[in-house]
Amino acid sequence: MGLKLAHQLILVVAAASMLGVSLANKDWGWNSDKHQLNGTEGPQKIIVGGSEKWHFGFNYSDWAFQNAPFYFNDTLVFKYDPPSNSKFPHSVYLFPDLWSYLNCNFKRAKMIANPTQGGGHGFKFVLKRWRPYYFACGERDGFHCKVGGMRFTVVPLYRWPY
Ligand SMILES: *[C@@H]1O[C@H](CO)[C@@H](O)[C@H](O)[C@H]1NC(C)=O
Ligand SMILES: *[C@@H]1O[C@H](CO)[C@@H](O)[C@H](O)[C@H]1NC(C)=O
Ligand SMILES: *[C@@H]1O[C@H](CO)[C@@H](O)[C@H](O)[C@H]1NC(C)=O
Ligand SMILES: [Cu+2]
Repeated sequence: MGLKLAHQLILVVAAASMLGVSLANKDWGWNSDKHQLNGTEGPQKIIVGGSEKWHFGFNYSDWAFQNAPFYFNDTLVFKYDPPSNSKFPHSVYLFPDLWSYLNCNFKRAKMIANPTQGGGHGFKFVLKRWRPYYFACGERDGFHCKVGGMRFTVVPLYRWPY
């Protein structure tokens, strides 16, 4: 179990470098405006995509890297219009592993929010466990995931109190 997690983590880092994302150049800043670690702040609520929300044609893996790190008990909020208001419905799925994520293969993916659940205040998902989370939109048979940029990975960190 522990070993498997460690293995998956290594794969995530490997995938990140495969995608040409330089971790070294990233701002892991301890006082970045989004995640100030001054001990008084609890878990954050983070809107996926920020003002872009959850839509086709935005690079969410890029967004996730720009907005990392995420922490335990942080809440991700997915906002998207319900099918009644939108010609292009979205959804949220979790992949069980990196392979499914990289291939946008939804065979073993789990739907965590259907196309109507992103309305109003959005669909909320709490990062409760130390594991890589592989998120994606499952609409149009993987097209939104593969071509629309609607997938990203998050590995929550422990927020050290002090
Ligand atoms: C901690 O951060 C919060 C939010 O950024 C801020 O409102 C608060 O004043 C900060 N507290 C200290 C002690 O710096
Ligand atoms: C998203 O951005 C990353 C770099 O941050 C890039 O490697 C990747 O190809 C982009 N993905 C899409 C679907 O454009
Ligand atoms: C996360 O929240 C749960 C329940 O609210 C709490 O028991 C747990 O200690 C929290 N974990 C961290 C790392 O803050
Ligand atoms: Cu979508």
